[in-house]
Amino acid sequence: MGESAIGVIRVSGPDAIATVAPLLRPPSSLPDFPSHTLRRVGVLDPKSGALLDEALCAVMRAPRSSTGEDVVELSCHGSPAALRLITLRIVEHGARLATPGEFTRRAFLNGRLDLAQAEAVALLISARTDRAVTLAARALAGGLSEHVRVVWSALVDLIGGLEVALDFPEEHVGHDCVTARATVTRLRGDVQRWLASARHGRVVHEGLTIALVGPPNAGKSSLLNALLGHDRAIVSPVAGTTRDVVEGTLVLDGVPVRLLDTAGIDVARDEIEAEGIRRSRRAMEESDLLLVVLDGSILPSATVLAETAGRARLLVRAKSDLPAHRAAAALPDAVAASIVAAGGLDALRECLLREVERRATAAGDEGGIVASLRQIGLLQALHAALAASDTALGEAPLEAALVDLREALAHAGAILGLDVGDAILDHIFSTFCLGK
Ligand SMILES: Nc1nc2c(ncn2[C@@H]2O[C@H](COP(=O)(O)OP(=O)(O)OP(=O)(O)O)[C@@H](O)[C@H]2O)c(=O)[nH]1
Ligand SMILES: [Mg+2]
Repeated sequence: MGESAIGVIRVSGPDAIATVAPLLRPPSSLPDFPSHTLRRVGVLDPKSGALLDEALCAVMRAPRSSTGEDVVELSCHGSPAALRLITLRIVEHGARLATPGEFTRRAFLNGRLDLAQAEAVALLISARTDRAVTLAARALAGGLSEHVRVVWSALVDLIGGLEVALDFPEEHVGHDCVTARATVTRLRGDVQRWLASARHGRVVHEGLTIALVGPPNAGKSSLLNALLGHDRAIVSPVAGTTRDVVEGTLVLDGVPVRLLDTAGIDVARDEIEAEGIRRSRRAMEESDLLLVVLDGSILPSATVLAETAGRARLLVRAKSDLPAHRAAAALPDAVAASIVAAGGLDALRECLLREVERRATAAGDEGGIVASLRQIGLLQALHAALAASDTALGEAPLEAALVDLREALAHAGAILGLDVGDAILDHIFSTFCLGK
């Protein structure tokens, strides 16, 4: 809880109206409130009769509410103290505090959302950029669910048709293997495309981590500051200025990017530098991309080049305003950058944008997908089961293909929340914030 203009207290359940009514002035009016309208009310302390707040009250009667139950919402002033007091009084009148994600869980259990949409609520709340919001909002509106529902229905139809064919082999009813296989191949291709799209969507949602690494004094901290547009890290002509990892964030192409500036990698002169270099290596480990910064006016560091080889990296020839060292020609892929020359960062910014774009957008990805890790895991399992049934339909007895198809059906169902157990629901909704 923090201070805000408005704080909403939401009560859901069959007794919601009766529970809140005694706190409102006049108390008897709440049961007669028309559904889905706002009314100004006084909120009283039922113990002392003192006025606690002036609020806007809405009643949304079942089943036309977010949870599918009777819901009362009080939009109070956002004082944490007042909100706590009013909540406490409501609890004293028979309500209890919601567990994390409980409102969304009830919405799911009452059929207002499927599980993929319920998870999209959490994705929307944690979205950090416009682009991440757009993806999550699409998922909330049923983007992924719609796709998966189509697969689910096609599988129900296939399994039914193949079972009929198996039970009445003489009658030529149900599905034949050839058309069934064509359908499975098509579904498999669809799932593969969504999977690729969902992996890219994850990058848009979670963002990328990029570490600036290189020898001491190469100009890493200067580049960090220039890219961020403010003086985040200390810059000095003394080699070994940066000791700790310094972090800053920027948004590139709608993707949140964490930039990590690190200590220069070289032979450590003391224990503090040695610890700094250990931290640089840890930062390298957790990064999606390395910006390997080399001072273009001197001989490039062989140590740093060797240590970063084989990792996703972008070589940067820093200080390009200075005369280039002749060995710089040996690094033709390096992007020239300078913090003093006019336009000295344009090429580097361009390259970074392209790298982000490549990781965040699948080819032909207009209708991009964002999915939770659980959903991505299930999409993978669904894809594997479809691939197995595809093969089985070509060679094995029909029964074998049916086993794989049923497995695929179970995975598709699990994405939508059909037949998932309490343990999985506990896990999903425990990641929500309170009050959602
Ligand atoms: N001419 C020129 N000098 C630069 C440029 N970028 C940085 N410098 C200078 O290079 C020196 C080192 O810069 P830093 O950004 O502190 O280098 P660093 O790689 O962070 O160094 P450590 O933290 O010690 O590893 C400073 O004196 C900067 O002013 C550049 O583009 N052109
Ligand atoms: Mg530095």
